[in-house]
Amino acid sequence: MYTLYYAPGAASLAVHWLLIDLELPHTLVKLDIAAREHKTPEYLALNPSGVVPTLLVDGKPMCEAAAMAVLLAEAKPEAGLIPAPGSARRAEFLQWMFHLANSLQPPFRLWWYPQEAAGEAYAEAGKATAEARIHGVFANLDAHLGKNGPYLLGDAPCAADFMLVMLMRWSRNMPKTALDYPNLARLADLMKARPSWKALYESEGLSEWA
Ligand SMILES: N[C@@H](CCC(=O)N[C@@H](CS)C(=O)NCC(=O)O)C(=O)O
Repeated sequence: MYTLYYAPGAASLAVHWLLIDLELPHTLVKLDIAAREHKTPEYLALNPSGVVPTLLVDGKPMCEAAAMAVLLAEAKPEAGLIPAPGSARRAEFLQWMFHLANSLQPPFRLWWYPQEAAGEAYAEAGKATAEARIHGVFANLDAHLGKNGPYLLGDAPCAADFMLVMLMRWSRNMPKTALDYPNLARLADLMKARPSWKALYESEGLSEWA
């Protein structure tokens, strides 16, 4: 049984989306980031970094959205969202998952919290640097999807596509967004056509970037 601590649209979104898509029974605990509900002693006991999401797996807390995505996809291998260990596609899957978590999610964190790198005085420069790094990654992903898509692994979706679409969504208020890249836009269209996307939006009360 899974319990997801989430905030609408946050890094919990891909995990929530996979829970719905994979039809895994779960309960939700909504956190208000503005009210700092993720910094209470009770929540910090579950997630010492004080970030969203946390996933309770049979009561045991787990942190890191990308790791949760892998875990959930593995919980239902018959859904085909993760290549089997030892298969040729497994290496490619792991590469994309780690690339998203290590190279795309961190500059987004810097974009959302530009003061974190070097303080308020350098926030604007931090934000510009983050945006440039995000577009560097988007451009490479778009080229990959153009050659080998429409999904990250080719002709079928995997859990990394859920992560990527969540991260693409975070660019929606930038001057240039993920949807300005044709192959990323095609991936978004394909993933948003899944019934689980609509269910996710209804559950989280989202409307932007539907
Ligand atoms: N590496 C973490 C990052 C999580 C993260 O940065 N979450 C953001 C929301 S998208 C958060 O909790 N922000 C509030 C804060 O840091 O105070 C993960 O993937 O789970």
